[in-house]
Amino acid sequence: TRQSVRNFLRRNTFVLFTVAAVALGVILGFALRPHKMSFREIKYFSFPGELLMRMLQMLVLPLIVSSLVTGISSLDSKASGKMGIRAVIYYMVTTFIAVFIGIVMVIIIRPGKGNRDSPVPSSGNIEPVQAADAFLDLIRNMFPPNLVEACFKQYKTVYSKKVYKKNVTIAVNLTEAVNATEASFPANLSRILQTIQETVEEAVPVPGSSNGVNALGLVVFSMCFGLVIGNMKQKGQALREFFDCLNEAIMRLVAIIIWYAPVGILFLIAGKIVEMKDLVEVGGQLGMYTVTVIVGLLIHGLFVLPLLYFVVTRKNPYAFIGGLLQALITALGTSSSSATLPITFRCLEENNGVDKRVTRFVLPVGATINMDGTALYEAVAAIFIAQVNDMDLNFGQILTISITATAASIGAAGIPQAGLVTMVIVLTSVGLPTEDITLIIAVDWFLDRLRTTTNVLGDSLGAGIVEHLSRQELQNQDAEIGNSVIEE
Ligand code: DAS
Repeated sequence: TRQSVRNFLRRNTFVLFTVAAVALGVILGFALRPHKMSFREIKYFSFPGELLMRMLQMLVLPLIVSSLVTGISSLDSKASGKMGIRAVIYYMVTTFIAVFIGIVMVIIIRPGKGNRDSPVPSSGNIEPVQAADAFLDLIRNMFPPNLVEACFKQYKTVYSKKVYKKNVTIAVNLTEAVNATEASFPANLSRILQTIQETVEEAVPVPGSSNGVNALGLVVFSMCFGLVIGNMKQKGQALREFFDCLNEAIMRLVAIIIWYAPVGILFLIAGKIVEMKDLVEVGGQLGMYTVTVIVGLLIHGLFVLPLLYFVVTRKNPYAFIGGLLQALITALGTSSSSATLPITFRCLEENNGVDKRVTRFVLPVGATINMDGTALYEAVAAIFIAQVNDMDLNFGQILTISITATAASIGAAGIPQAGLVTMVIVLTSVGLPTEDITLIIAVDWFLDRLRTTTNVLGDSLGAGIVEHLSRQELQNQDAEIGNSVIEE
């Protein structure tokens, strides 16, 4: 029992530290709000939090490539094929369930009923991005023309540059611009748009790109590359060992960064609370919309996904989730599932003992394309905007929303507020005004954290489920390795 107590403490030290850090961050944030920090002071104050984000993001690129190449090349193509199919089926099923829950909730609660609460500031004549274009762009994103550029330079948007940037920049940067200007909103719309115009040169997150790298393209490349060197048998051995060693080295870096995580998360949360202009009186429609999303995410994350895990593996899902707390809190703090990826790896392998051959394969793909929280959120947001516009959606339109919300969540990058960006696809697919994104932008920073946590939870339970379903192949491979060692 002494050993088990020691294990429990070791495993939960970080979690306890990090939970304390979140609590401290909230207290510190609210304690500092009355001091009305200036824009510059907030930037300095948030610096330790930004440092954590950048430390984790620094690892995203080598981690995705090394874990996928190692994971896929260490499996024979039959096993990796079966595991891949199981993973994709799990992603599609859980994402569709999430969208279904979202649609049911928003129709039952009807947060958008009645006339509009807040006048939508007209943010210029935004031409809708065609849904079809968005699909094509998603596919194009899978094959980055220049891998080096995709790795090291912000992946340029493949949408019609002007329109897409205008859509995104106005939708995403409006909060920052409003916070940045001391004056009230309508009086300074031109100044705010001018502020936005200046920021338009900043790299704009495009579906599939994560933290400045095009994760979708890297995932596709790494999978193909891993398959090929896996089939090269002896010839590919040196490369396999190289990527295996690279992966090991990255995970050791994670072990170091994790010590800093509680401090970083404290300042990420406190910084966000201090930064919020005035606590949005989240009443009326916006309040009901927020409640709808939260209830939907809780049902999906705390009930449906654990139930699915239990049905498949017959194991206690909440014990499994207990091992993930560090990753879930990091997702809550960073609102970026790809920045959380290094911690997710560590929680699954160290705490839950999931086979590395599964995590290395399933996690990078899941963190990039499996986003249940985002899919649920986009379906709810689109139907909420329809309700606010007194637009009754017919069955065909609701079906379109569920399909485009699924596609948009696949395209959404694992970076903050990516879901807000790809929602343009969902809104234009049913002819809803994209400028109405500004209706929900005030609470998006908060809902983003919750849907990111749901995304990470979905990816992690998926790893557990895929491992359970693939245990036969894994045992066969262990037996083969065992025999070959005996032969040698
Ligand atoms: N923040 C995104 C993520 O990291 C999710 C989203 O924006 O919808 O998963």
